[in-house]
Amino acid sequence: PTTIYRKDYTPPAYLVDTVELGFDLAPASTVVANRITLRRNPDAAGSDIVLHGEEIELVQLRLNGQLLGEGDYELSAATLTIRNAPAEVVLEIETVCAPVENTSLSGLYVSNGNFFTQCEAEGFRRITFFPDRPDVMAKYTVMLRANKEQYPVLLSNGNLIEQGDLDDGRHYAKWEDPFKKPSYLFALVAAKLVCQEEQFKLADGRDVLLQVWVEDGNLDKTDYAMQSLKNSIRWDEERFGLELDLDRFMIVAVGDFNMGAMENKGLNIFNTKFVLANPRTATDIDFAGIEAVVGHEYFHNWTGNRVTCRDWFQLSLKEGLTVFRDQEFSADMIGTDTGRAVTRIDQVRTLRQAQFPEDAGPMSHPVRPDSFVEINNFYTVTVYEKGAEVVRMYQTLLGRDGFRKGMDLYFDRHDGQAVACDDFRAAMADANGRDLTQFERWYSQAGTPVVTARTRYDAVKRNFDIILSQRGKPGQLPFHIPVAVGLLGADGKDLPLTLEHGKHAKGATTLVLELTEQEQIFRFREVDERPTPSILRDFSAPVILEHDYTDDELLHLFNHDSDPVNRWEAGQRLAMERLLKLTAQVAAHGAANLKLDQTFINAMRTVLSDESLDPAFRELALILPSETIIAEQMDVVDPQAIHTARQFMRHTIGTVLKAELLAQYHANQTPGEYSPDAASAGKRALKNLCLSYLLAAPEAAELQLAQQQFDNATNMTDRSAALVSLIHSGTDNGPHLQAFYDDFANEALVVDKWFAMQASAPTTNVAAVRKLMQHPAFTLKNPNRARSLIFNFTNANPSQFHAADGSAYEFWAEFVIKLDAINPQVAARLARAMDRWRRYAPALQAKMKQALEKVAARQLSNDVAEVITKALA
Ligand code: DPP
Ligand code: ZN
Repeated sequence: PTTIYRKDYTPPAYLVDTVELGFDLAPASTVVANRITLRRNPDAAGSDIVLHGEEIELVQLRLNGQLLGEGDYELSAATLTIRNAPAEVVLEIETVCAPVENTSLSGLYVSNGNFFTQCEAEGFRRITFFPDRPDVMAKYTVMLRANKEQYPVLLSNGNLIEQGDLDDGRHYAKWEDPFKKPSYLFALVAAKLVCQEEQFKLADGRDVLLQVWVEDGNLDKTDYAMQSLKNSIRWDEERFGLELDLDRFMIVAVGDFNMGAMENKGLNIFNTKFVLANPRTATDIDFAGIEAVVGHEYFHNWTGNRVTCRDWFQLSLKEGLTVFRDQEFSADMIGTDTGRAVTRIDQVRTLRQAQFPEDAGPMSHPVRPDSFVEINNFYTVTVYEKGAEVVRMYQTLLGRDGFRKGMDLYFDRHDGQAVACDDFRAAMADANGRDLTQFERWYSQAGTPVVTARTRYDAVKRNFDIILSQRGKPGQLPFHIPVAVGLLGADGKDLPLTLEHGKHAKGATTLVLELTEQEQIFRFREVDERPTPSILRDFSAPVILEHDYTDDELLHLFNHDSDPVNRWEAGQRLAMERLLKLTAQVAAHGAANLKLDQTFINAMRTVLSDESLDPAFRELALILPSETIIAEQMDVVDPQAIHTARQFMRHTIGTVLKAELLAQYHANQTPGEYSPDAASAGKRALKNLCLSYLLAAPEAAELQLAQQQFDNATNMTDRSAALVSLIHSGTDNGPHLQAFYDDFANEALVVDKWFAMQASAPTTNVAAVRKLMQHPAFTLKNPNRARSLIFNFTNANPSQFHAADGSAYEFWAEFVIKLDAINPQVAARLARAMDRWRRYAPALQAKMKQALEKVAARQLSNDVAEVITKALA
């Protein structure tokens, strides 16, 4: 496998103006006729035309009308090169591919008898020969021909301009996309589908047609996706002044899909998981996921499609920005300050659960990577979620209005172009007259910076100093870090702030300090009492904050901080301290004689029962840091000890706070018709968290409560929560699992949940997972199903995955290899379950290494090879 470097970027020798594609669709053999007009790029050197092509058979090739023979071009496994081509060229390329054989789900493939495409990042080259790189933008016309009875619906990008019948029971549809686009945004669908559709009026008065396409039988699950689409369109008009630029916008759901969804111009193709929902089959989390992903893909229409990436190293240009936009959309849809904070806390949890570990492991890379072997491996939490944090920091530094000015300038300058992360930064800087040179380091330096805070109070001078210092990886230069700070008085209220040498509004209670040097002192004046500092409010930068808080200070913040994110954070610190101590104790002396202090329990009791607090916030405040997050704090990870310690804490909370948990369980019922709105979802989340604590140490009454909830639930949130609590508590669950399966055997997304909740149960060992694989509903070929069982075991069940005998590592190796033969992208994701192997105790490490080497010894895809090689390096 070859490594590709960002520094090697050169512009393409030829640009493409128009693309005319003709498809004769048949599962075993699809003929693709491709007519492209090219001309030499005035901004590049050379006269060689380089086309990419993989897994397609060349039938014939014409250049300016002339049939080319084998001596006229060079064909390798990945490219077709025509040397010394004229300045203006028309190429007519005929190829054949076999969609039904395509199990990688990249390019043109068949899912449940229907045709779909997935072209990002490099799937278009599996459809036809083309300069398949995002800086080649062209106008596309697409003719689709297929059997009318089997494939009544023929869709592609843009506008439908012609359709009709052909002989032999076939029909055709011709589509034209009025906008230039890179090849990764091409899409087609030929399928038997039905749609929910409606006309929608844009802010400028234009009517557009919105459609959500699904398989017959699923029209009872499209309302929320449609509503989310309408909300997204409105929101982008209002928040960013961005309007839909097409006459029609289509969402199509497909059951076999590698990613969550894809923003193809005018024809978004979605994993069914992010479209289909009704109260019976989908949970509150599923509904929220649909809103976020529908928004995300819709927002790409401007941030991604109208302005796209120059090369794939710039992926975060569109993904970080679009994740930030979908985060803001979801927060605005809730509309309250605590609602916004709750979404922010969720984002922090995701960063700590997945991004910080990635950034500390073998796949660590900057938000804008410098090199890759396989670009599909770089659709990561770093590029997406940390990338979104980087975009958020612009808004934190420039303010909402300043950020909007930067966005406006970005579109003024770059609409219709393929650009780089630096262009976005330049627009933000220029629109606001700010120097953001140093800010570039967020794009070029990998790893999570550590910010250390020290404080000192001078009662005589009434000065309070916060001394902030930062450290990155060895050799890195200081980052430009916005650190939002507030000071709490003894009464728990925010003190009005006066920053020496700072310009800020009088009476402000939160200020954004800009840490740009290795160490800086920030002095607050006129501080009448020693305050408790609340540092990194709203998680204002993706860093690890170190500060020697005392328990009393943390309790003060946990009880009073006006910033809900730091209020939650104080609780997490209190819990983490105890979890680490208990873990050490278990590792040294076993599980006997563990104790949880009254102070902590009282803090939990207070927040649980404080009905002035939003239930959604209380739920988050009561969740202990996950086993993965605890592991990240330890130099040598002992998964069993972590699990035992955390279970002990859950057990203790469940027992000691039983009365309060029961009271809140009953107080947060949501009778009446189900609604996925944030307030109702928050109540259900708190109620179901109470249930899971009550079942951490269940007696007959609690078991009965869960069983009742399971039997009487009127929605999937409550039903699945009851079942998860039952099976994760290790109590007999055979009949409930069976009843659940029988009810939903025909709902693929619910069957995924059924596998997932078993795979992540701490009682499920590798033998049980292997047994589940024998279930008739299990298949490796469907990514959602494979992920539901295998990934939930390897990534969400650490105490079993890290069983001392190493049997689960052998299982991992076996299925990385098996999946790689079917779908390298999915296999490479599974391969990453071993990222952190060097941090485990020596006995486990040795077994993990063996498993890695077993995989490494095989003939592997580039995708898996890159992950394994980096892990072992
Ligand atoms: N479909 C993926 C996303 O929207 C890649 N663009 O993030
Ligand atoms: Zn995206």
